[in-house]
Amino acid sequence: MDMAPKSGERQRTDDGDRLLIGRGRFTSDISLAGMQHVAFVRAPSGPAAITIEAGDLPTGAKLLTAADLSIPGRLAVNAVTGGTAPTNAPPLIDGIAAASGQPVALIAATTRALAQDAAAEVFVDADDAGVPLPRPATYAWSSGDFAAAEAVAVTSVTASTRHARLAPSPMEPRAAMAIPTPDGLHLILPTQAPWRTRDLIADALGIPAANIRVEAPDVGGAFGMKASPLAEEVMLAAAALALQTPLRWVSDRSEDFLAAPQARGGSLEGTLLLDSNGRFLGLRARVAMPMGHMLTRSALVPLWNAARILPGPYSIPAMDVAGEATADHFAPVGIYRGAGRPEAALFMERLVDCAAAKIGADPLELRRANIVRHFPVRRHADARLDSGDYRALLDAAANLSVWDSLIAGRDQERGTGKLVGVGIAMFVEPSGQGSETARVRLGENGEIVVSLGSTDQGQGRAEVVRAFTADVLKVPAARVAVRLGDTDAQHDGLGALASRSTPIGMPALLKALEDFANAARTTAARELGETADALVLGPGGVAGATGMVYWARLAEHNIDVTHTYEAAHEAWGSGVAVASVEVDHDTGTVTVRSLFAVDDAGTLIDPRRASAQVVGGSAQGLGEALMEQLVHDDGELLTGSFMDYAMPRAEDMPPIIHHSIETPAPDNPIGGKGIGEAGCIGVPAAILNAVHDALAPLGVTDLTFPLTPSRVWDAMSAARRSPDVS
Ligand code: SMO
Repeated sequence: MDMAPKSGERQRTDDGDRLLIGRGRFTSDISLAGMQHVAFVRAPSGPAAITIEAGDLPTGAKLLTAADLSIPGRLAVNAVTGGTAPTNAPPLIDGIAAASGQPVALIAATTRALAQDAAAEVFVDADDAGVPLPRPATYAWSSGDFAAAEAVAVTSVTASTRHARLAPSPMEPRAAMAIPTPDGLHLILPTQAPWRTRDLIADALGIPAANIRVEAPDVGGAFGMKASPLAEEVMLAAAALALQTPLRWVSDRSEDFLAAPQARGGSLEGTLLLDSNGRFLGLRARVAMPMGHMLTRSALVPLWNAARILPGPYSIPAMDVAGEATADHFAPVGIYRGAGRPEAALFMERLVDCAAAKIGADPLELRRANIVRHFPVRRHADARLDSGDYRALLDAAANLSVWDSLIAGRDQERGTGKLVGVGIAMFVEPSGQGSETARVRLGENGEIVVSLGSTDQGQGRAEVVRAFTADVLKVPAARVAVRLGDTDAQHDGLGALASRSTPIGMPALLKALEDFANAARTTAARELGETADALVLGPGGVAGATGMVYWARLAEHNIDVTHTYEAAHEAWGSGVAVASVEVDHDTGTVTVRSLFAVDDAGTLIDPRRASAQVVGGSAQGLGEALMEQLVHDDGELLTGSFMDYAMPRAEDMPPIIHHSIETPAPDNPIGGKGIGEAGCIGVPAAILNAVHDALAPLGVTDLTFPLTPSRVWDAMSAARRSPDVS
């Protein structure tokens, strides 16, 4: 039975303003009687052999080192690239730090200020020492015959693209609260994946997962940074168990810069081969990704994603892709909105533009000539593009941006000496594999209590779940109580990652709602003496020809269903971004004048929130392209605050004009695909192409992120000095 309402038919509920007006309940808002505050003692440099001298700690502060904490296990790593995943060292090793900022001990104290002061007082002596790092992860995948393609190719272009290392910087920093319970622990923390966090921490502590409850209250943004726990969460949990005292740690911004999972930092290089008609024949790509000094659960995901996504939306018969992720002595690199998708798109779209320039083709037309037209498409690394209409995407992008006049306008302005450019980028967004779980039950007052593994980080998932439930069951939204992000609400689940909440999470919810509706009808049918098929759900209860059983009455029965939905195939969203830019002659400052985005996320559940995702992701993409960059020097982080690390502000954002097309995903009952990462994937590539286009008259090539004024100005100056350019 297909009960899913079509997009646009849904009730609209909105408590998003709750967060804007300060009604959120974040981890740092929660306190308990007797709770103590934690601050971490961190390595002053790394790699180093560490000696800790507590000295005279203030009254009310207690130091806990590795000797005081029982952490017998390790944090497991997801071996997505195949083979054996590199393994982590234990979260806390006595006497060793692989990176500056690594937590080596903790202080528990009666106030946060006291804990922080005491942590600063602890003397940590660091002796230069070799500290072993996780070994690299590698892979190589191929399909078709690249050497044969090379032999017949008429045109060959090369490109290399590099991503600065980024600080994900959600508005709410990391935080965690650990409360001892009679048989284990209750953890309250901002996490995208409560069930995964429960299991990882249970393994590290060597206690059964069933004895840990993980609860995510409101989460102030996550972006992948809060996907999985690191040493701090494990140490906090171990300390709460050791002290049998509730403990809370709230990171500050500089601490997050230093020690929270970082992002990107990868580079790609390779070659695209074309025949005499401008058809793509072959692609060779070499992918390199940093991992940091320890591995987050998903450390290998960007490497895997970048490789399996290539060649993006294009049809290329011969592929030769290899890559390597290597460890280093800085903070761990995790997944970050896009997680390999932006890397694949930037490299591929740069190559396509280089090819267009070399053969004198229109960038949009060259793309149109090479896109995938028939689905599904099977590729290397088990990638399988399920659906899409890439021609319609390009047509919509051309219409939305008024491409022809955009190009004509650029040429006219160029004639007056302005450095203006237009860039286009296509991309695909694989939207997750595996399963998700939902539970629907009738509460004691007849309220419909819904939980789902897909969590809410401020993007409004809870309200989407509420409205969807109300629509499917044909009850008022006010009757629906939503519980997300709590392992106590349902035994199994995963979380909000990898654009999976719509294509995998919402089908789980739909199936659970259908099961619930059937159970409610069956129960009501017994009371009414009618057949279940003839009954209908409604605002008051379940109605038949002879009467109605009210929800409150049905609540006397234990109607409680759980459904785990397993995705048969991965849904692949897709899109096009167009950027129009101007580069200042004298300063190299890049101004993005406008952004156009066309997305195909399949059937949209909430078009307004889908657009909002694209706007937010585009801001992050613009930040990566133009200004964001973590700088390390001699083992130290130089960009430890927002004084040194530039985030885009409202004034940096151009108008974003967004349009959706809807090609339903054929393999899930919602028809939905992911869109949460889209803006971050297409926009950086469109901006990089636009800036190259703007500087093409000067002969500038090979710009890399971030496109800061000084870097762009240097490239312009070098090109002006070059004898090759008149
Ligand atoms: S980068 Mo996402 O939270 O999988």
